[in-house]
This record gives sequence, structure tokens and C-alpha cells, in this order.
Amino acid sequence: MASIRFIHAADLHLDSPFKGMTELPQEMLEQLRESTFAAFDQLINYAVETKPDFVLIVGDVYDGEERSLKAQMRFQSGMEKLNDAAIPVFVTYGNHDHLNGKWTRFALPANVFEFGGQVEDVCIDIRGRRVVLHGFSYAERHIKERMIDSYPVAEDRDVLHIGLLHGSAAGDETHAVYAPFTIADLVSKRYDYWALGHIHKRQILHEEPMVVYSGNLQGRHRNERGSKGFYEVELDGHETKLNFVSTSSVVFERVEVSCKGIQHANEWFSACMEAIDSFTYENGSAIVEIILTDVEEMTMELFSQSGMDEWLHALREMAAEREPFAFVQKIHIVQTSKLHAAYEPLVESVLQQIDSWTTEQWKGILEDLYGHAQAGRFLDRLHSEDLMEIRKDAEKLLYVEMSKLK
Ligand SMILES: [Mn+2]
Repeated sequence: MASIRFIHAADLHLDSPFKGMTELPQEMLEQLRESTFAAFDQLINYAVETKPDFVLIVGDVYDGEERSLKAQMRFQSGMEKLNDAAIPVFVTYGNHDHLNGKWTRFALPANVFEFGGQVEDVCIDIRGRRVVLHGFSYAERHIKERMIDSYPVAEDRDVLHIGLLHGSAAGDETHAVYAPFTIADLVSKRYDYWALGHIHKRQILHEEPMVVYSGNLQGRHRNERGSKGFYEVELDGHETKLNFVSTSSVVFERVEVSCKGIQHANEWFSACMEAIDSFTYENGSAIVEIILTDVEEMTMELFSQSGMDEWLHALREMAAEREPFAFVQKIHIVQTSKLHAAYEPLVESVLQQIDSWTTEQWKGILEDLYGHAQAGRFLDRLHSEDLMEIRKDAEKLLYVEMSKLK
């Protein structure tokens, strides 16, 4: 039977205020404050050009429960473009734009279906194929109950079922847990695809059936790093194909700069700018944290000759002249010798663990990689020098990661 193709997006957070970013020069701040809209426009343009069967938006269209007039106006205009292109849109509202908020009313065009406060089903027909969508909007900000229990189990195998759910896995302590579920709960509903929202990090929780967080369209702070966007999904009832489409107009990221052999300030500025330029060349405008690695005594001495604030401001000034823009939010120093003292016992215990692995255990550990249908063909056999190299890399990685914990 013919396949269907749709867009799975979530967490647009239109009109995010980027409150903590006031250090940015005016022009950059304006671009950043426009970024959630720019990302949304990318989504709309992509849909108009590629004409998917429908678009799903799984919660947090708006950043605030008052749904700013500007945000609604821009959303309205996007929905009208999709209406003109005859593309249906299915929207659920999340904890940020729950139904109990107060906002200026707009009437969205006829192509947009908004889910209400209880789990409901919508049947659509795509080229003779029946598709049922199941979802709900947040009736109020804090939905702590297991909404998953209200989703019906799919009985009819010739119909495609898609669940829309804005919430998080029970027991996830990194986010406020709303509308909690377990992966087993989702799988037990026998749907063909679960379109999740709420967690801003893009991730696939389960395959067959696919359980997917598309992540947000645009990063909002330094903990929402990397390229952001939505998934284009192709479903035929047997196979699911996912295509990630990037929309972020400003990327948050950590950029590493090796300070090996650096003795003079100009060498340091060149090393940083080279790293920044190559990052923005690939990713466009960016807000970066610079992670200085391989910092030896000699370079520490250089840094001590001026205040760290001065280094930061001088580097910001240099980066500000670039197009696409780069803003250096922070500089972290990973000083090789000092770190060793503080983290040595911890790293040492990990290295001892690595050293204790037999050849058989190494094989087991690397099995996924070597057994991979595509990647496996490109890998050489591992020699003992390679294992030593991996051990060294692991050591370095541990120090770098731990230095970021401060
Ligand atoms: Mn959100």
C-alpha cells in the first residue's frame, strides 16, 4: 500500500525572550530574538515546497501562556500559507501554551485542527489510506496524571495510527515530568508512530514502532546545543523512514581549541578565530563556549598576564566582526596538570577498568560497531596500539568532560 509522508515538529516556543542573553551586541540580540520565528518560517517554506500529506506540531507552539500577539500573528500567517497549499496541520498545545492561559483570540484557518483537553481521535484519508491521529492539549499548565492511559489500543491493522504526546518518560529527573509514560506503555498501544514533544533534545526512544522526540526548532540556551529542526517521516505500515531537517538560525555549541605550544596572545587569538570561523562556516551564526584544551604551564602564564574578562572581551570583539556572527559566551580552561590532581583518582579507576579488559571483552564492547552493516566494512582490524590509543583518548575525554562540570 502507498506510503504517507508527514512532518513531525514540536516545541516551537515562538517569541522566546532569550532573557539571559543581554550581553549580546544589539544586532545579534535582535537576530537571536527573531530566531524562533526564522526557524518556524523554514518549516513552513519546507512544507510548501515539498507538500507533505500533513504537519504535526506536538505542543509548546508558544513560549508563554499569554501567546504574544506577535507570535500568534506569525503563526497565523504560517498556517495560512499551508492552507493555501492545502496541507492539513494537527496541533496539540503543551505546558507552555496550555488551554487555561489568557490570550488574544485568533481564528486559525480551516486546515488547522487543534486537539482539546482530553485525548481524542481524528480520522483522515490520505490517497485512500486511513490514518488515525490520537492526541490531546494541556488543559492546564501542570498535567501530572498518566494521560497515556486514555489513549485507545489500535485494533485495526489496515489503518495507520499515530500518537501525539507532549510529555516525558516517568522517572526522567532532568525535566519536569508531565503526562508521564513508559516506552512499554507507548508500544502497548500498537501505533505505527509516536510523535513526542516536550523534551528539546532530538532523540529516537524506540524503533518498530518509532517513538521519537523531534526536539525544538531552535536552541534557546547553551544547554540546547547543536543543530535543531524537525523530522520528515515516511510511513507505509512496515517501514518508517526519518529525515532530519535543520531549521535553527543561531546554533549554540561548544568549540574546542587546542592550546598546545601557545606562547603569545596573537597565537591564541588566531587559534580561537580559526576554530570559530570553521564552525560558523559549517553551521551559520553561533553562540559558542570556547573549551581550551592542552593548556600547559607556558600558556597559563600567558593568560595570567591579563584578566580572564579582558581575554573574553577581546575575543568577542574579534568574533563580532564576522559574518555569519559568532558570540563567545564563555571560556573554559582545561588545564592539563592541575586537573590531573583533582580528578586523578576517578580517572585512574576508569583506566584500571579499561586495562582489565581481555581481548574477548574488547570484542564484546566493540561488537555493535564492528557488526554494523555499513560501518563495519570501513573498519580495520584492531591492534594493541589501537587499544592504547583508545585508552588515551578516553583519558583525555574524561578530563575535558569533567572540567565542564565546574
Ligand atoms: Mn517545550
